[in-house]
Amino acid sequence: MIRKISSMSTLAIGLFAASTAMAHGENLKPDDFVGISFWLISMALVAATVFFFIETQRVAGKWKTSLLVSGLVTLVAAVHYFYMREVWVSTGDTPIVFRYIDWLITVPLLMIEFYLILSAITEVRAGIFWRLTLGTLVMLVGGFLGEAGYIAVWPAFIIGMAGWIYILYEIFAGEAGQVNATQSPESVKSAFSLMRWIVTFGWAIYPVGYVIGYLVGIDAKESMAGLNIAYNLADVLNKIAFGVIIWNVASRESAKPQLY
Ligand SMILES: *C/C=C(C)/C=C/C=C(C)/C=C/C1=C(C)CCCC1(C)C
Repeated sequence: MIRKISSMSTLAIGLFAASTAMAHGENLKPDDFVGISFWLISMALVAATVFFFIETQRVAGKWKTSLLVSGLVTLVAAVHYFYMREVWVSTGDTPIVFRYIDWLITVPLLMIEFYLILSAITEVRAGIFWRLTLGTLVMLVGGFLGEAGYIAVWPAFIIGMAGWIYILYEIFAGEAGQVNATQSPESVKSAFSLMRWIVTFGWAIYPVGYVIGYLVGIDAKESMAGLNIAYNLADVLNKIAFGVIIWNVASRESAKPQLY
């Protein structure tokens, strides 16, 4: 039954991807590297989604949720990428609002992965989940209020940075970091550590983009092409590679005799 549902949803995603790919007004120009990167990443996100969903069938029960969430992240991002790609190719613009709508769903899901992989190996208190979610929302809502012009860009940036620092604290030194340090087996420790470095360095690309676009006086429109390429590549690391790390630890832990 589950297998059937998963292969049907996989098919639906594939068809959806194919139809949005064809329902295109403007044509992609061979020298439009931003457009090409939107195409590449949107297809990579579809492929990653299919892969994560199907692999949920293969891993042990307690790892299925983590893998499912990885697939949801790439699915939500793929759909946004179809729209952004369309808007870019036909207008040369990317309304920042698409990115934020995507982030509002995918970034909390990515953060929850820290909670989920710890939950797969031990009892974890719900406080970790709530603190990670709260920090993520403060970071994104702060940034959005600034980008959308509801509050000045500097205060917005500071609120957003505070949210990010709070999350980093939680996964390095806070309860999540401590549970990992004291209770995780080696494979989970190494996944946790890689994921944490992604949240530190991979995620730094977005606030750097904010600074370049809004705070150093470069016209946001002028820096749009470079920014889009940077964000698109960042998403490969932060969404696909992040999911692959989880897939790797889930498969390795599932291959072990199940003792806990
Ligand atoms: C898949 C998308 C991801 C992982 C997006 C992450 C976005 C951020 C880490 C954004 C961070 C920001 C700040 C730290 C300061 C304020 C401005 C933001 C929202 C760009």
